[in-house]
Amino acid sequence: MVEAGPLVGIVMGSKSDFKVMEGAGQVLSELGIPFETRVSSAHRAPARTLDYARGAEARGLKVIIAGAGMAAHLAGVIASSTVLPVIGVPLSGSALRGVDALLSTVQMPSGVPVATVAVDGAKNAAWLAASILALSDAPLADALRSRREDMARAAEEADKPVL
Ligand code: RP5
Repeated sequence: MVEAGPLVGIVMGSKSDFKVMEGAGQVLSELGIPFETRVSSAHRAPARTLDYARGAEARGLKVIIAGAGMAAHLAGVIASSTVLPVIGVPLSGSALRGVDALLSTVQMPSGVPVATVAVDGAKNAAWLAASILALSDAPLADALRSRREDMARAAEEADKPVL
């Protein structure tokens, strides 16, 4: 049997980011999307981070999710060295509760985009990665449609008198 290689790379700047970033892995696992995870700091190990970004496309990755906190340059640095779509997750574990990481991640200069999700939005980063992959994967697109229907049903069921 031919093993499918990872389609999504989940990168975080520090092991301390794992608690939030594991949410992305959970969503991808539920959807049956193969992924890999890496810890690679844009500040403490810039050469290694750039090597990862440069090699990602050739290794078969289609999307990269990058989560970092504080002066969060990880997603932008990765985006600088690949044309794969990069989804940035600003993380909240700082004195500024993620506002620092949000601005660092979202405010990319023109030409090198990072699709930035909410602070600590690792799960939504995975849903967005799935939507990108679904452009060329009809069964995955069907699975996403069916998950949306589940969500709509759950929201309707929640609409009961609370008092
Ligand atoms: C960022 O600095 C990391 O992404 C992490 O969110 C933050 C703090 O890192 P540690 O000092 O916990 O390793 O680069």
